[in-house]
Amino acid sequence: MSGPTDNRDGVEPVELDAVVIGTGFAGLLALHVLRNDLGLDVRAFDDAPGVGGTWYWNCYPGARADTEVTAYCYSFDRDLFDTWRWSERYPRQPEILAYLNHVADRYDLRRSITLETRILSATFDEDVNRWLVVTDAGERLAARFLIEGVGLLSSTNMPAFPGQESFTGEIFHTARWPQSGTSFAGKRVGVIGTGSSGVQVITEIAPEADHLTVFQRSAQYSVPARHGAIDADFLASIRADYEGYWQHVRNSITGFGFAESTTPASAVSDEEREAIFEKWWNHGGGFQFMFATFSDIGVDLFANNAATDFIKRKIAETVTDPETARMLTPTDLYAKRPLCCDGYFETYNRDNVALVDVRSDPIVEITPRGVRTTNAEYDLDVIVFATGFDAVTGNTLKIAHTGRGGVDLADHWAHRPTTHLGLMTSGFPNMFMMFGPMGPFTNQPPADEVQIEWIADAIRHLQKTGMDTIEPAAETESAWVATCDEIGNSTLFPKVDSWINGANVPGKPVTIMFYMAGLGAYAERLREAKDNDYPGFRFTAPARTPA
Ligand code: NA7
Repeated sequence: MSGPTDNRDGVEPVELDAVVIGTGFAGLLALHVLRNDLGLDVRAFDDAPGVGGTWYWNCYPGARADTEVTAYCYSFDRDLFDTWRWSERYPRQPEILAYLNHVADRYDLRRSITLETRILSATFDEDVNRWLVVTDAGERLAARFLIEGVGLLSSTNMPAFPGQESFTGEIFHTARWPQSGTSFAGKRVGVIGTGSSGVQVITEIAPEADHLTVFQRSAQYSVPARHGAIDADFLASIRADYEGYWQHVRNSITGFGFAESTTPASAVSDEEREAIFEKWWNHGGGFQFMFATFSDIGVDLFANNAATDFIKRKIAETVTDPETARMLTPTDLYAKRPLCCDGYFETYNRDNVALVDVRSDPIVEITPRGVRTTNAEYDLDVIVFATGFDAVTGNTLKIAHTGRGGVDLADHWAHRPTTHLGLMTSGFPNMFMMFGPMGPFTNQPPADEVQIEWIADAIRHLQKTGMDTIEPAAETESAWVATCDEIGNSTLFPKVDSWINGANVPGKPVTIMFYMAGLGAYAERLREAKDNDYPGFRFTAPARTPA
């Protein structure tokens, strides 16, 4: 067996307690907790030239959070929360990236981070219970723990249209935008894709470009965001009861910090329902519109139809050209990741914006001059792919993981990705995936904190008991998957194709990939596992002292 004690190339691997992969919200937090709180010897790696993860790469025009920032941040250090000043409720990408850089400096993380370095492989050596991690710089590390914060939404989904390489203009993907930025003044721009990234980039580019053509495959239920200052009273209420606020976030479904509705849509009169939708339309926010209005929009057809009817009427009122309005009006359920963006539908009233429905008039090829659909050719200077991500598993599977018995993770997950608690998979001991498959479908930073606390407790448990490794038993993992399937299938989300179920990437297994019962229920499951000394997990004693 090839393992960490092998002396290939005459160089011993560097011995560490833990390797962290990724330096976004999850990876920076993992590095801080493991190194600064647990006192472990840790190194973190990121293939980007800077920290920030998805917030490093997604610097496209219009990129910003669509979670209210008072919950889109860390909570573990009250002084960090109190001293960092956000300029607005939904900050733009540079501000979030500045926050993550501030975090890297504040906790002195940079000295443990190696940038511009990709992890190629991670191989578990059963003889010594160590992960041998190999980087693209040729470095080899032997670590007891592998913590992966590789990004739920990071690996890009880049469709390969015939002729793409022949295009003589510029091609960009929103999630790999050039750091130097780009100007659209005087240019004819085409945007492919109308998800969260698409609606933001379309709305931002339209006023600057000479002409914008949007190639839409699916119309979207987007609601206003209502950008603006953070509500001073709301911020004061958080400061007055900091612990209470974060308890509320952690006990909620979405982890967004707003009050989620407990009232089914059918429990109120038509007039009252309309008034509640109107109130939240004016308040802004996609998750708010889905979860603060009524309790059952994601699970009940009556409630879902009521929400879609309301949004469809708003589209009809906003878009002046009836044919464009028709094309922009979705016909499916409201069961994708909910979108919000100010001015999105209004953008289609501009004279310099055209909409092409590529479901009825598909893109056939990209030519040297632009995009050719079945019915027409569009001359363009720039093509923007806002086509999203190979979500959840994309980046994990780019690393060649080999677990016990030489099993490849790609084979282990050939039919579908599986984990226990969204964190660990059987046969891959001491490997923790932050936001791995079957993790919670929630706002990420609070969930990252819940997960890293659990990981740190599991490591402390190993230290206390003198055991060397922890991993879920196969049957424990199957039971968690069955739980996720049962909950997921009781919602409307599997009925609509999106990245949530893997349907956006050709050839990817289409399956439940999240624990859809919310952050509060998820945190409770983690607590139960810890408080009961990890039922359903297997532990092994130290094999032998590593050379
Ligand atoms: P999304 O939400 O996956 O959106 C991608 C968009 O690109 C969506 O409109 C897709 O249409 C479209 N798409 C994808 N492939 C194609 C092809 N081949 N042809 C035409 N159109 C295509 O990605 P985002 O980056 O916007 O957002 C992802 C998440 O990041 C978001 O939910 C937030 O959580 C942050 P489709 O709807 O599949 O028909």
